[in-house]
Amino acid sequence: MADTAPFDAGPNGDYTIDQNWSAYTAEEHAVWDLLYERQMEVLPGRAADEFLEGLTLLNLAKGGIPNFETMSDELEALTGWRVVAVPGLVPDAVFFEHLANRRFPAGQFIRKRSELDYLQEPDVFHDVFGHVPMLANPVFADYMQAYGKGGMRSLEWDALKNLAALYWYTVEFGLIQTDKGMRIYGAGIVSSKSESIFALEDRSPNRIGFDLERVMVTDYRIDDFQQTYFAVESYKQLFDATVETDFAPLYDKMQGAYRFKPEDVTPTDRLIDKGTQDYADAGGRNA
Ligand code: HBI
Ligand code: FE
Repeated sequence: MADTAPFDAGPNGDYTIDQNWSAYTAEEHAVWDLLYERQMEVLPGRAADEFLEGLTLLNLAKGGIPNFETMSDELEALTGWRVVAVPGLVPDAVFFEHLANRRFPAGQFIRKRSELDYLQEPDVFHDVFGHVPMLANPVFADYMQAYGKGGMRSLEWDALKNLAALYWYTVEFGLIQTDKGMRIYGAGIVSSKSESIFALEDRSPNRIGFDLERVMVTDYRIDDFQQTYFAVESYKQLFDATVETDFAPLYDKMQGAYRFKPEDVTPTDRLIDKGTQDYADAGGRNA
């Protein structure tokens, strides 16, 4: 969550900046290609078909950092979304307003070769490789817009924490149960080589069927692999849960607070895998 951003609203008044594509260096394009190549070693058979189809439809293959203008022209023809450049995290209200208008704000910068695996701020690889392919899917594209509209309303209810958890456990770290088995679609997973494997194959995390209210009152980790992943059965399930639910009584009940810790399993959960939590108990990435 970004209540205050280290940037000002800029000349456009909405935190967007020029991508300035021609200014990327050969090294920056090479870092994209390297990240792309590493992900493609693990994603076939693990990533959702819709994600892999989006990559193909938008030509996000190797060949350097995509140009947002040409990519947006292709994406707009598919689902009406465009990608706009931002310097980094933008304030929540600004972020939601972009989504509500089918604009995805993507970080303009790319990580350095020395920090391939782990970074705090969303860069162009996380935002474009991780998020944009799913925006080529019509149902998911509608879910993202509905989320943006819901986000704008949540600010009036002081319910941002609850809505942020929904984003985290779906858009960023979501799993989907398919006929072919469990797959990853969350941008935080599909843009990370180690988490792509951990989220599906490690015995440490819980895997639980998605339930809107359960997810919205569950705290999450921003510094390491998730201790619980939630799996949807379809993207329609997500869209329906978001647009057909009256959030006002939910927000009254939730009080902008979390009731469950990241590792909790509750009696009413549709439990798919009960995790051992070995990884987290051993100290996670700092072990
Ligand atoms: N800004 N650039 C950027 N990317 C985000 O994912 C983002 C943000 N600002 C706020 C924000 N996310 C949160 O409001 C949501 O994750 C809930
Ligand atoms: Fe993200």
